[in-house]
Amino acid sequence: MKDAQPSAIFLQDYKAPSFIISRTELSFELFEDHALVHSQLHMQRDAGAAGPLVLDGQDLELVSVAVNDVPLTSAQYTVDAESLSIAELPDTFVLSCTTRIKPQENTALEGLYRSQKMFCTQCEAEGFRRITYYLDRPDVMSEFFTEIVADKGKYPVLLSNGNLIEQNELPDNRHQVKWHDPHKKPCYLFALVAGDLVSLDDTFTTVSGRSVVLRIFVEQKDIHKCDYAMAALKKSMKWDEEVYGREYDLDIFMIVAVDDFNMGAMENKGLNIFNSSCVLANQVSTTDDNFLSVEAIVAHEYFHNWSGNRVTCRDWFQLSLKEGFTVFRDAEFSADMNSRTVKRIEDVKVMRTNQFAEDSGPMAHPVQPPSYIEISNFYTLTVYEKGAEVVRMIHQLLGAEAFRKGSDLYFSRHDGQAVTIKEFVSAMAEVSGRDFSQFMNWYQQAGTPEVALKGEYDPSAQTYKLTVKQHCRPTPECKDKKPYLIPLAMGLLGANGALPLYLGDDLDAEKPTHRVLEVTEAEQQFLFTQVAEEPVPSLFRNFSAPVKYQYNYSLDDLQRIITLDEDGFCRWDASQQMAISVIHRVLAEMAESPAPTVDSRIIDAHSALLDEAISAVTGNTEADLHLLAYMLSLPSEGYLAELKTPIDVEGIHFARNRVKRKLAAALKEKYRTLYVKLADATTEFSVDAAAIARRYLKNLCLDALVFAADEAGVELCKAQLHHANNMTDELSALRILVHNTNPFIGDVAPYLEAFYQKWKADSLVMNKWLAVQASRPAADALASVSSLLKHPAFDKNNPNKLRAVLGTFANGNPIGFHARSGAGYEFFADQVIAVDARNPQIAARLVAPLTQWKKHDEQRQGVMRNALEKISRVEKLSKDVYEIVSKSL
Ligand code: B3K
Ligand code: ZN
Repeated sequence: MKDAQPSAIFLQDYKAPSFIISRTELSFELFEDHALVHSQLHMQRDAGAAGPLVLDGQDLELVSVAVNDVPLTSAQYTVDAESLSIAELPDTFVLSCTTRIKPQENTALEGLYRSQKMFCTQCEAEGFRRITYYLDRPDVMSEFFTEIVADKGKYPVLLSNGNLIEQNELPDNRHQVKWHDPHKKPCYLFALVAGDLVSLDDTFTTVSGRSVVLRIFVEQKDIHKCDYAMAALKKSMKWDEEVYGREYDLDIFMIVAVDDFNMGAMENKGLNIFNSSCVLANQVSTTDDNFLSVEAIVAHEYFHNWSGNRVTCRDWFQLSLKEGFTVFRDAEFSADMNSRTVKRIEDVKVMRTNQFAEDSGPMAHPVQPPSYIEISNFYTLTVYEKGAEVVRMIHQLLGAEAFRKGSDLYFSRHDGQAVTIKEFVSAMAEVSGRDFSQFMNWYQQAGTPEVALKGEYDPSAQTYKLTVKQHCRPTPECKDKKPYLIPLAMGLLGANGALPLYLGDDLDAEKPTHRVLEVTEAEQQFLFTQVAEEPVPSLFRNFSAPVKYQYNYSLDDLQRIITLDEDGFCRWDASQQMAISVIHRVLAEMAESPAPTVDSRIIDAHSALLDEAISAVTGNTEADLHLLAYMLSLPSEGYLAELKTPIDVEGIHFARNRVKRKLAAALKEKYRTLYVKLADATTEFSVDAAAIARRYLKNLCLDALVFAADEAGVELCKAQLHHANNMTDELSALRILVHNTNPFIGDVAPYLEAFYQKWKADSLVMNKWLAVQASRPAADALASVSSLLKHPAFDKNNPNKLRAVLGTFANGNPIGFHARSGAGYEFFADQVIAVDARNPQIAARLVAPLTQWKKHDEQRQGVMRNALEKISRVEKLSKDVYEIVSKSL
């Protein structure tokens, strides 16, 4: 441990800064083995504040320090591993510092570091302190001037935030550029890039007629992969003007792609830095999933320009203020650009499988956490995705128009400020006149509320009583949860369709078939009148609240929802609940019977869905093919694991496969018909929602045919692998062959080798190739995973490679990772320890699956715990990994 026991930081201890930095002048001299950073900070003491100035700094060599140009003697300041303190200071002064740093040795990828041949930065949350001494906190906002000096041949492109104001040639083949960012910002939004880059350039004319230069910088080898991101950027700029009234505010907007990056991308003011996997895309090397995520991430980072940069966070406990809101914004953007229902289902899958797991594990925390040891550990699904769900509920409660008024008020009132979640909610409360006090529980209580619903129909009174009970299990920071305000969007379905919803005596002349009930009590009843027949309720339409809900549906009830509901999300959800119920029955019977029953009603349901799809593809009817494909997909093993503890890893795998095999065998001919019709399409490649849906459904059919061990199906798959003109089809075919075993497939090694030879020069495609192998569902997968670590396509310092192999193995290969022997856990612990020594943030992310140990059976609990204990015994463990491991033991 760096520190014997790293201590926690608490929200309740927040104090405003004693000093402000009105102007920050930085000058970087970049060399091959070090960099010099000269800073001039124009500072003022806050009126009434006393005490020394304490600047944050980490891994810095202090070369010189002066106040108002007078060098300080060593007696006038103190330096330790985390700070520089100066006691005697006037109220207004300029502090000058020079620090020496080693970007070339920075494997943590925080602060200024080297990615391949370029220099780049990552400062959020606390990386700026690795560049120079500073008040590294988001409520210190400053105007930045940045000068960069470097070798002109190696680094012809030198970038920073804001506008370029000067460029000069210097002796010794060096050059200098100066940038100025007129918008005050916290240092976490600072960025610098130096490299041999080329750019794709374009322009965007804003709603008020200003022309903005758009530039995407990449290495020469990637220039043919920038068009898609550029189009996404322009769409995002337009959407933010139209939907939120937000216009861009500088003359230039730049994106830079870098290969070594800890997360997806970073919203630095005017200079977004992207993991190359989240910005580069083209037909032959990019899957549809990647295309959609590039579009979403480009939008997300762009939208931060207002929700995050112009209005930023007061402290890191407010992280969801910018992240939850921006995720909600990007989700709505993606929904507008593509299929709204499919986007919603995708997000719900992440919530249910991953966020719910986080919320019921040892790292459970509220959307606004009350404390942290290492803030990097709180860039979580709870802060991001649940935070977005909470904003979505505000949007639902207020309606689009009032929500827009609220966001306008929030942006105008707090422009240029660093604020809290409370200020955001207050703006929403003010425009709507609503009281949000109970709603704040969503921000302050951790854990997933569980909602149990029961319906009682009284045929003589023609009433339907819906009883709703809510409960939330205790979590460490809150033992006694208060009830939430839960928006429950719902409808009632009769045998032939939606029934009108009359609540109590309110006989609404409009005969609404959809309502949003507001559940506020621990137990509450809603009485519907004039209900002519016994209904099936359609509940939590569009997933109107991030809760686990339970209603005792029969398979016939679910079939009614699948067939009749107006809400696409509920149709999908019913298909999943039907599959879960059938899989659970197989699981229950497995112990006694070698051939457990697969209820034929799921086969009938899937058969009807396939007919619906065939009819739509033939052009006879309209249907959302992507939605139908999702309804034909069984819930993932990861989601099934979330539903019952202890997790029966093998049981889930075999029961799910048994159902899948029954379906594939029974419906083989329909899958074949559909595949042939979809593969036949002669239309040109495109990435619009309809084309993506067709490819998705086509590959689902192919998977079913190969799963059914259909010889002709296997041939179709091999042919698709050879002839595909896009990566979605090529990679799907490879994955299907590698993930299945049947006599017609034979040895898959030649297919993997051919793919490798074809794509080895493209590192992003190689990540997919690694991931396909790391996720091969087999109890002996560990052997291939450890050999991948020695493969030339792997690089232990590159986060994308670590995620592709280790992340995929632990999160996407339950049967391999959780192998009974415990070998997967031991291997993993050693990997986490090795990665932690180089890159603590990545190590802390990787370790997450082990922290779920309490959800497993006793034998696995023991081995998983041992693996965690082994990690915890490491002498120089980072704060990042220490926090996660110590909280989970
Ligand atoms: N704000 C960054 C995330 C920074 C993570 C730092 N460990 C990207 C984003 O959410 O847009
Ligand atoms: Zn973000």
